[in-house]
Amino acid sequence: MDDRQDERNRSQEQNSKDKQLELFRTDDKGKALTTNQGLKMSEDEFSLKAGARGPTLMEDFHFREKLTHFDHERIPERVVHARGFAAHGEFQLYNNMKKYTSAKFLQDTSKKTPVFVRFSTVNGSRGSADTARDARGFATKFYTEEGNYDLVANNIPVFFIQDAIKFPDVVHSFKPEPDNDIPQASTAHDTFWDFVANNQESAHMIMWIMSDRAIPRSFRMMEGFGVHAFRFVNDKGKAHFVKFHWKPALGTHSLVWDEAHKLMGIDPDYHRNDLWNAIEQGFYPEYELGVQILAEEDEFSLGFDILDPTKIWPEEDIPVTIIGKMTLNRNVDNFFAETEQVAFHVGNVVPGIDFTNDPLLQGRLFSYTDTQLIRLGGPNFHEIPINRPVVPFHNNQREGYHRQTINLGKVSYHRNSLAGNTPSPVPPEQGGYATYQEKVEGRKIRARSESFGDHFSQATLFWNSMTNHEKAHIIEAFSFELGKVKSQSVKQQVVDMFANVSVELATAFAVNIGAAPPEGGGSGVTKSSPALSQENTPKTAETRKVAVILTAGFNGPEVKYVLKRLSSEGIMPEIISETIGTVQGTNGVTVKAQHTFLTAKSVLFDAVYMIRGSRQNKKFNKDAAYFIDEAFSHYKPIGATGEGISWLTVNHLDGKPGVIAGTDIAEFTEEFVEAIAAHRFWERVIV
Ligand code: HDE
Repeated sequence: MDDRQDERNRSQEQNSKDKQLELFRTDDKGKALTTNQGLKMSEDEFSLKAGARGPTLMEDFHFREKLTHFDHERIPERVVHARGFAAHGEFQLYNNMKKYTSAKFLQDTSKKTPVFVRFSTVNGSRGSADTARDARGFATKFYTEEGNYDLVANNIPVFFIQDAIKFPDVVHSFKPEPDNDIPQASTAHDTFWDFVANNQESAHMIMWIMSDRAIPRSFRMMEGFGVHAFRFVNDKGKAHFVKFHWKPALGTHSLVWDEAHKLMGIDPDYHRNDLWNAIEQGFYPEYELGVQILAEEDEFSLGFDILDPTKIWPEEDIPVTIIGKMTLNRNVDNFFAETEQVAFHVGNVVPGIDFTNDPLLQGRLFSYTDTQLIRLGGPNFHEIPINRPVVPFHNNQREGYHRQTINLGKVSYHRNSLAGNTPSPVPPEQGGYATYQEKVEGRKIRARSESFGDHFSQATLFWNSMTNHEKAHIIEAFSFELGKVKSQSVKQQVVDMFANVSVELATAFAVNIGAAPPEGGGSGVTKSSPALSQENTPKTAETRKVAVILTAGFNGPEVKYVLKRLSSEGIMPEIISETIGTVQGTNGVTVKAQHTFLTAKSVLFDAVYMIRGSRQNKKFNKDAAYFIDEAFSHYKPIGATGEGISWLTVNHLDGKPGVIAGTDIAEFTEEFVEAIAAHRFWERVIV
């Protein structure tokens, strides 16, 4: 039995969702080939023909079944968030939340709730590249004892628009343009920026999209945000407003744009590989769940409208209380059955969690079920194994495409006497969901509240909170995106719009894109929020990938020592040599090279360790020079020992920030580990 199977058996002992999924798993290995009717077949390579060279016969039921099934293998991709990747895990609470909510999975700190999490990009098609500049989806299904609770979040805490009726508009603007279906998975085109300039509520979201947040290093290093204000309601019926946050244990970290851009070609599955491999190797990603809580009486105390989804609640004003931890510990068995067929819905709630009148949230409550009807082909998608709650469901809904439940009895209506008026509603005291009785009144109007009118203050707050290199990246992102826009008028409109956020920012990218600098502007906001900068999140060397470059004749004892120490820190070294396979070092030490420079590019690694060896090879040295130069320009740590040290000198890298060379191997190793834990050396001057 392999480790994965072992792991599954272990988790099945505890995890109710996994036990349920086991009922649906099938293993075809070692079995006889049958048709879908269970008929064993004696031949699967040749269709039935009239003579060996004759036409295929209509009666070939096996051929027809096989081809028909194949012809229908595809389902529509999600209209947004089509590209995604998911994993199983569990959630455990730190603190009882009874004071605020009656949700059972937020009461008992000893209990583990099974979860399924799907990460995604928003814009690109199912086959698009992982590292496109985009918001990331971060959708979690909690399989609770009260039914499924879905926290359908993004890695950006605000949204482009304030009213769901504009969702088709913003999506049409960022998707490929309709005449030629170009560009794929990119907002760097005219229609998107035309939308932005003409829908200025997008300003705050655009600042996040142009920041490093939109090119994450890993799904394991992203925050998640529920975006809207929701409601917690306790067992006394008292409500509080709440915003949800996921905080990754590894901190929030990003790629640089040149790296992200190249990765789209070199490894379009970069984030998939990263998550899959981390879980397979036992480095289980962890995220803490945090809540910001606001008393109902304080609804109007923040200086902006809490129903406006383009606003954050600054963490310095309303702290995030950490209440539990989610661990992702199992990869899926089948991508289609689980990742593709999972259906999230922001309206899947449990008692103790309720909605607010955020107009974006209200629209989402309609959209998610509606979209599954076309994508999953009918109203019974809740019966698909990955979507089933771990508790039974009973109601009078019947029939429809792909119904699997065989409902017994004659009664499928309410109220009835034949089944004793069952299935029967459950009063709230016994766990029945009852909507929070918020008082609402008003005239029916199509309008936006005036309290949603300030589009720029928090965009400036975000800008003010960035470090210098984060600001430089934002300017670069605007310059790239608008550099691809053809309409001079759209470019100028965007420059003028962002002058309302920061004149410094708008002027900087205006120059780069050949637009006129803005006149005046700024929002007047001087406040900053340190929590908004990724630099203020944890950093660790754990799971960073190091490229180890060596050739035959390398210093065996030294390399053995360094590799052992790196692994003990949870760092992942991979060896690049002249050929894949065993490489002989001194003192009888051998290592196994996984790569040559054909299969390994510097963008796939977080750091480089240059050793070389006694064997010299001109082509290898040239490739190594390119590799290290690129890693250096992406601000990554570079270490060198042995022959590698002289190489650094020849290439003028010695003494530069984050470049560690050492003859005392113990000292070198500690310094190198520290450099890897620092991630990037922004102080480098790249020429
Ligand atoms: Fe979604 N969104 N959304 N969204 N969303 C979908 O549902 C929609 C919004 C988010 O991994 C769709 O099943 C509307 C905000 C995630 O399967 C669709 C509006 C946030 C996912 C839909 C929004 C999200 C989706 C497409 C604005 C962050 C992927 C496929 C009014 C809080 C879930 C699907 C997965 C997917 C509608 C805005 C998060 C069409 C109408 C804000 C993570 O129903």
